[in-house]
Amino acid sequence: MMKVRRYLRGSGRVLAFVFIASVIWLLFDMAALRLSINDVNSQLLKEQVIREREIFKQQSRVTQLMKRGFKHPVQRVDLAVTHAGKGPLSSDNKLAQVYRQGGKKQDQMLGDKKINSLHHQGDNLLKTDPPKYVVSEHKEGAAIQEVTPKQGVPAKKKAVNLDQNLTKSETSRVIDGSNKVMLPVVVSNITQVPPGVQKDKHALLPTSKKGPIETGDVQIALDKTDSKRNKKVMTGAKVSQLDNNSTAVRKPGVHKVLSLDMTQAPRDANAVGQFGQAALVASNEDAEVRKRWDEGHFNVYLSDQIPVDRAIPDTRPEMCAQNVVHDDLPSTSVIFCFVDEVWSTLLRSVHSVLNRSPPHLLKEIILVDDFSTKDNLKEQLDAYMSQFPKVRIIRLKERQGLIRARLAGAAVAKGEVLTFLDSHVECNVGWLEPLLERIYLDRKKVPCPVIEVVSDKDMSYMLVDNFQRGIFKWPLVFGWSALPDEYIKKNNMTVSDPIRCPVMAGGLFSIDKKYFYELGSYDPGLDVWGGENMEISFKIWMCGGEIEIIPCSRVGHIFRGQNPYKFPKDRQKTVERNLVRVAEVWLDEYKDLFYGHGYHHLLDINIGNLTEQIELRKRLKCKSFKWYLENVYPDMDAPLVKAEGLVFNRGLRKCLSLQKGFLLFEICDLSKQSQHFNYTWMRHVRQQDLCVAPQGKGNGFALQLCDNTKPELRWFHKSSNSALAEHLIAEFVSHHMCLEAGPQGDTLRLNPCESRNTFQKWQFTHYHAQ
Ligand code: LR7
Ligand code: MN
Repeated sequence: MMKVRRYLRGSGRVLAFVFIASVIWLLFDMAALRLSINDVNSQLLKEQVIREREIFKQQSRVTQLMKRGFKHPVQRVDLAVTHAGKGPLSSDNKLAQVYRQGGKKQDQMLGDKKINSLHHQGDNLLKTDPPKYVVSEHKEGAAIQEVTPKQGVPAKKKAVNLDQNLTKSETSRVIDGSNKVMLPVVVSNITQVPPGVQKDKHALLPTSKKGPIETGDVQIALDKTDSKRNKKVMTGAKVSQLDNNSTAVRKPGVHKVLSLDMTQAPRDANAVGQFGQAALVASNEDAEVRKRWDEGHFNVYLSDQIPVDRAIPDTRPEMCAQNVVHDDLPSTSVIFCFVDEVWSTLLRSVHSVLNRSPPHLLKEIILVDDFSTKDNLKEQLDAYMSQFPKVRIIRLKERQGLIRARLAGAAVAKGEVLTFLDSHVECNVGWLEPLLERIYLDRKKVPCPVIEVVSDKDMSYMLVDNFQRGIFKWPLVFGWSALPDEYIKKNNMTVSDPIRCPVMAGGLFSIDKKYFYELGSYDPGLDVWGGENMEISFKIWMCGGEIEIIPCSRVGHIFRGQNPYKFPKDRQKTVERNLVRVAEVWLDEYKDLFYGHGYHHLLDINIGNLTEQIELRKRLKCKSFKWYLENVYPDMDAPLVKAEGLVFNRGLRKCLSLQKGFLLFEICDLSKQSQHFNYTWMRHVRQQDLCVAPQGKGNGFALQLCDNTKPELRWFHKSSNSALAEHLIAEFVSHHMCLEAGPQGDTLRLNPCESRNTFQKWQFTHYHAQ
């Protein structure tokens, strides 16, 4: 006893303390690892966590060496092409028609037609090199080496451009991402591929030889004492400044983002499409590709040959792997809705979540089958998913559309956060924690991953440009646009900082479950597909939340030219009706711009009851759309009228005036309110509530109370660029009739349009839009 006491005196006491502390730490550690043992992947994850620790020190040195710029955290190597099938490849391969067409980088807002025509372009075969796999290996102090796996011979540094049909200028546009063309189309399209797809910047993951290159100081969800929710310790982005091996990352309550990836050691490194590489199909399988294309409107034939758990390149900006996140992040339910999804892509989506999400944060995966008709999505899917305890399948009894299908998933979700994903995605390394971290910091933040591109043709995983955000153009068409350079500079932004996003793409985001319901979830009156991204975006911003794109979270998505499933009703009508519901509830006076951009015909369609939605907006005390435009999307051009001011008649050289209910001409005088008119998005020539309207058969004019639904009150008018520029053309008569001033200035009449007749030419003082 005395001995023990003596031993515990002086330095011995310190030693004993250290020993006990280590034992406790070890116990906690083991408990942490046990937490994940329930999961199917837990064994592997456990090994990986241990391996990550082992290489932690080495990692910090490796990253020092890898000063590779912002675009890519993994050393860039040439695009390698894997070949599916065994047939020979020939340079005149016709397959390109279907899946290897060029011109990928088109206008960011494409109409269906444009996209369809792209699918039939291009016939060149592009690559005749023998199959090869390029792996990269990071050697301390050495340059990056590229080898083929068999011979270990360095691979040639030769960029392979699959988009042979690109013209030179198009190619550079793809690369520098400077394409800002925005073509508003009448119906919002489904496949707005983000700009700057950087196929030639494709990179590979290190292979299993080296194990994972990123690591985290793993302290899974144990130390909760120091990380209070309301204590905003640090933002994901700024923490990246922390020194690699400083003790700062050991700050209790936070850990480095876990770079868990069960595909780092793929079972078959030579498999088709492995590491997210482009894969070619032999020419003799061309017909097969074509045959199966329509099953998903992408290369289904090829997808079926690619492992459902393939590895993809870690495309995060370099600094992302160094960010720290809180230990006690909320858990999430991942919800995939699908209707007749292709088997291999659905499975790949699910595997990517299972393989790259920290198990303790993944509460469950909910698959909502929106009344699919494909047989293999029934018992076969049940059987397959039964091996994963976290996966639940819900089957809807009738087709609801993706909006109500998501609601059905959300209704049964047990996680604190809902994460919605399309059912043809691949979640990348470290995708989940950065999303949850944002919600942790502020439950009203709605984070979206960067949506990268999985090629619909060769299934390669492609990078997109930095600093992209989701926006809309009139009439509520979704698109991508780069943050202005000045904005980036002014805010001192790095490539990994969250980006404020006026409109989300729709399919991929996380949201605090309670907050989702506080916001009234989605308008359940939205049908099948389309417009719900606008609705939720306006709702979030106007009712106190924020939408962000998180560059450290990246998910690949197959952008398809067409919906591969049937719409219960006409597709265009469905989307239009959804958009009208959104416009009527959220746009206030700006809804005129929506209708005014080619949607006049939607003014009197049946859109169902909106009372609840309007009530909800009042109850939540949401801000106005004007506020949204000014504060969230200030670069949006949204003039409330197309033209305004005096209405000058060129022939008469006088201005229109409204006095005591009569129209007459006067000497132009800007100070007279009676001479001020608006030319509105409804195409009205209007003063307050009164609209200029031709009467009867063309003789005489009356003023009528404006009514948006009456076509007889509408006038076509352009200030330039048309044969009948400056004319006011009556819209309700089939042949061109124009508003004409009588030469004495005492009459107004409708006469057949004459392009040179100056008495038919009218000019407003200010034009805001054409
Ligand atoms: O009736 C349906 N029932 C469904 O369950 C229709 C669709 N779905 C499923 C479908 O199987 C898929 O998993 O819903 C998901 C989305 O449908 P897609 O993939 O046909 O949509 P999309 O990717 O073409 O369209 C984008 O816009 C949609 C508008 O309603 C949704 O918001 C999609 O989620 C959205 N996708 C994305 O945001 C991914 C990036 C695209 C961009 C830009
Ligand atoms: Mn999709």
